[in-house]
Amino acid sequence: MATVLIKNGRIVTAVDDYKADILIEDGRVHTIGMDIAVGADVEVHDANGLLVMPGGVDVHTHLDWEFGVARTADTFGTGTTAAAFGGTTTVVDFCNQTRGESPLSGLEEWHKRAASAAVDVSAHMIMLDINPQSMADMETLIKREGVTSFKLFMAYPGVLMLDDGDLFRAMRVAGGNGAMTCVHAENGGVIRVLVEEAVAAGRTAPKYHSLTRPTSMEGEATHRAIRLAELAEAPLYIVHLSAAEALAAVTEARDRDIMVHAETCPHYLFLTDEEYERPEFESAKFVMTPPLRTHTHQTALWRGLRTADLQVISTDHCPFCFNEQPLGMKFSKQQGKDDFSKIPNGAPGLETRLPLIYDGGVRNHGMSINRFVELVSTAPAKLFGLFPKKGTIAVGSDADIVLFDPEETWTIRATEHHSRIDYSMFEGRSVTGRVSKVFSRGRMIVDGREWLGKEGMGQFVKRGESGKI
Ligand code: DUC
Ligand code: ZN
Ligand code: ZN
Repeated sequence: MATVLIKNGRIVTAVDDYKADILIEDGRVHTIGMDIAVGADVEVHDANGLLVMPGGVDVHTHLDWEFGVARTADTFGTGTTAAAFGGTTTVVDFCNQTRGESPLSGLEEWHKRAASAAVDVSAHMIMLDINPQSMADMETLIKREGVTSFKLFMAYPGVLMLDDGDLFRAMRVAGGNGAMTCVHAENGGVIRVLVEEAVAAGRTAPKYHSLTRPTSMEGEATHRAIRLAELAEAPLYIVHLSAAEALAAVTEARDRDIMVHAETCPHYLFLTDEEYERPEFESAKFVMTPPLRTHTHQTALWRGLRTADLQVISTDHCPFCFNEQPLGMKFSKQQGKDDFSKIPNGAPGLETRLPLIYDGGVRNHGMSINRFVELVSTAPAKLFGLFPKKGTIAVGSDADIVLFDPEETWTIRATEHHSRIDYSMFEGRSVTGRVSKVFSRGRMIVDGREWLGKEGMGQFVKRGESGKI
């Protein structure tokens, strides 16, 4: 493996900001210093004028995942290639237990699909059956397989939803064994009633997806999840938080010193429910769960980032094409053309997270550059047991490094993406700040627009204890 020198760059981590050189050997950071001298056999990259930051860590993706009657369109190969072009070098993806089967079989199956990953990957386990055997399997996942986080759903009755007793039992097993519980917090029972009523009344356009998932029901479920986790004495992570009521519940709990953490996603920070007013079926592109909210909620999320009641920004990359069959793919938003409740829930985002947050956060929202790195890399690595292997630039850490040009202005276009998705929610948006080069364990995999990586070169990362920051 080549020895690599990145010189003259501005190294930015969650806490540092200084100019130095980085020498990489055997895929890890070997030395950080001033004017490191090397021989002609060393691969040298001049990072003058660029930020040198740890690779992004995205802890919320759904690659090649069966969801209800659809399957997400990115394979691990295409999804992680897209991730790399967006400056993300570690992806923690969701695998799931099949009802009636062991979660260990779900992981085995996931490993087969994940073999094509081009950057490093890890897995959370979605639990669907909570019984004595599956709870014993949770312990095996944590201790033997390095899967130290579990996702539980409070939404999608009959498909993914667990009742409160099962939520509590699973949280207790996770918390008792150094793992964290990630919760999709929406009141699934109430939402089912609202959806059924809307469809029966002929209110079938995509905007009713949003109107049948009120923010109060996200707030209610978030509060309930927190109370259950508190009783279980287990760390909790609220995924894709979108509503002010949910944030208020998190803030209130954190003020009481409860172990609750939360993430939000770029689409909640930059888009609002006005997207559901788009003509024709265009608004189906924005059907994800929870839906986009109003400006008031968006303002609350930015405040939550500032006060650190939100700790992570991840994508919830859950990609379904807008049109049918673009790349021979069977599933698309068109499945719900006549009924919003049949539109596959989810949207793409893996490739644009870092530039969007740099542009919208650092350049336009007063976010410090250290906080930017913390939100997209360091905090998720710490919370999910990947730090300090991932999430920072330090001697001994994996040399997952992004050279980021803070001045380049460019326009987001789906046609230039590497994901298999035929649209972007941010189509036409001009952003300043662009990924220039990406190194995965010391090997350059992205050089400008050129792909130097390879599907299959990503490694599975067993994670340590989760839930601490
Ligand atoms: N929740 C997710 O986290 N991802 C996709 C769909 C959903 O409801
Ligand atoms: Zn969810
Ligand atoms: Zn998700």
